[in-house]
Amino acid sequence: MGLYLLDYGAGNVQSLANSINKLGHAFEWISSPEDFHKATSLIFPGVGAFESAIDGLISRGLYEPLREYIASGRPYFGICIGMQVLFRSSLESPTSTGLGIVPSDIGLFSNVDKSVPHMGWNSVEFLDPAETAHEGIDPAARYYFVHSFRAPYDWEHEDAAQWAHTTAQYGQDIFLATVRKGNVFACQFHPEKSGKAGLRVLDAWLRSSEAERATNPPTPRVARHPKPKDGFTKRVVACMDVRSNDAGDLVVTKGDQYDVRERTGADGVQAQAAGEVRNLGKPVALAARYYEEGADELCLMNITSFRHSPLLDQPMLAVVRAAAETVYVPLTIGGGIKDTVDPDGTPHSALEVAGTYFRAGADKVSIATEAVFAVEKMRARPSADGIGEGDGTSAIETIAHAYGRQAVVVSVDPRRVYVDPSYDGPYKDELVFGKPDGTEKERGKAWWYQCTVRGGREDRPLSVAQLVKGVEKLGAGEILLNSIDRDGTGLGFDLDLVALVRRSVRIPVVASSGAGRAAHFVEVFEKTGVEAALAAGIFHRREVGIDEVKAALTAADINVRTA
Ligand code: 1PR
Repeated sequence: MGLYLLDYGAGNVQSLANSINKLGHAFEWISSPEDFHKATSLIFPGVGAFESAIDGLISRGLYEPLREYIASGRPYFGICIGMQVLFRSSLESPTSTGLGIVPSDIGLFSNVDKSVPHMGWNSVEFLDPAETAHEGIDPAARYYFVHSFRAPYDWEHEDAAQWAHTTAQYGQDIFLATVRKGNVFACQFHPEKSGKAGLRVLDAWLRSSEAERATNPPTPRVARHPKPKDGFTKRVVACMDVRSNDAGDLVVTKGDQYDVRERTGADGVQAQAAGEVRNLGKPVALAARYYEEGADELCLMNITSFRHSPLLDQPMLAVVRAAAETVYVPLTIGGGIKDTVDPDGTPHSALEVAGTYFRAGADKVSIATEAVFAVEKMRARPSADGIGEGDGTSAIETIAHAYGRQAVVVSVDPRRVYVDPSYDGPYKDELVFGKPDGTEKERGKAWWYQCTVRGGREDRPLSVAQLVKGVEKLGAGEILLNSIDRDGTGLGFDLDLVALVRRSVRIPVVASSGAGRAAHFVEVFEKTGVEAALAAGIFHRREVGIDEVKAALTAADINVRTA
């Protein structure tokens, strides 16, 4: 008897388990249909895609027992897909049948006025003006959403409208942030990833009595129209490049244009040969610090993963597990997400590798080298749009299919190739021309951006625009855009590069490399419209604080999360 969590075998459910433990509650996992009889409260942290959630429930014999459980009137708390499965159907997979408890259907966000998925922090609004803080929800706080499909607010239909509890606005789309009626409460956002504000939502439900959880009132029907500005914030991301140092310890390091070794020896003399790996701290301790300081998201990059199999890389998995116990904002893990073979000959698909990281507590995986190879392959299969065709086998396709595209980030490591402005080669349509006020290297020159693999060690015959268009078509949900030229320089983001990528795709873009001051964040958001900006060195060395960046953004009238 007691609280149960339902895991149908996909996505990061570990973070929710960690949150419940942190809040001091015990729970069991539903591992067979019979367990539903023992549950007196149930949480379904649906992560991933609608189709794989429904298929996962059916194949484990959990679909009917779940429907019966909810019909029995016992308390149910759904998260993300755990909310969407309550509906009749979803455009994401028209052939999959939802539980049909809420008499409405899940649709798709329009990407005409914004990037999709809706990935980031947004505010929510109570429909009933009499409510101010039910379920621990605070209209002044921000919550972490990550989804391409959304429940519409169907206020003209009485039966559907009474389930609506709070709404959120993304662009001009208004959608349901939470539904609530009778024994059901569910949220589209991830409370376990929404920092302290999210933990308060979980805590309010867990601390209420089972009788209270089972008797939520319906919401009165109220009209709602989009406001001129939504509550969506720009994200500030902290990135940790992780590798073993020469003593074999896993450390956070930081390169200058991807070179992570000290240029001077311990005696301060310029080293002839490569020095020691720069050590900027322990990954878990730094992750905890950035969470407390208000980072909206964290990235951990295993930068030497090209050398060995990450499934055997237990230290990195242990880092992810430990970070997920202290950090309640989204965690992206990158490096080595590819098909691998263990020394004993056991093969692991990229999907398995990603699944291992998701189960350890990662929310997204980031793919760099394999993404370049996948686009090269797709370009060999011509298509009318000139982008090429996938064959369903790439890491991007298989992981996006199982876990949803929002779980797949492509990390891009481009380098400028300088050419004469009269260049007439294959990349002439993507040329950027040096401005008179540019650096000495840029003046009188033009350049294009070339993709690299293996952490910039190898150039490939592919431009950055070709890459990002290709990975968007294959199913990537976000672009993490580095710049080898700007990495570690503090000169500011490469605005030409960021603007080029921002206009090439409709998925969110995270600008990375080169941040040296808080003003660089303001500049990249104002001049390119990217959804997020990332820094490493300035945060590691405490030269600029995350709070300082957010204060500068607020002063520039840019929405940020401050709670
Ligand atoms: O190819 O799929 O195994 O992934 C490898 C991953 O490791 C890629 O995401 C690649 O970017 C990363 N990586 C590989 N080598 C390095 C290196 O530095 N030698 N790090 C590396 C990339 C760039 C960012 C950095 C920003 C911001 N480092 O991670 O955080 O440039 O830095 P700044 O704010 O200090 O300028 P795969």
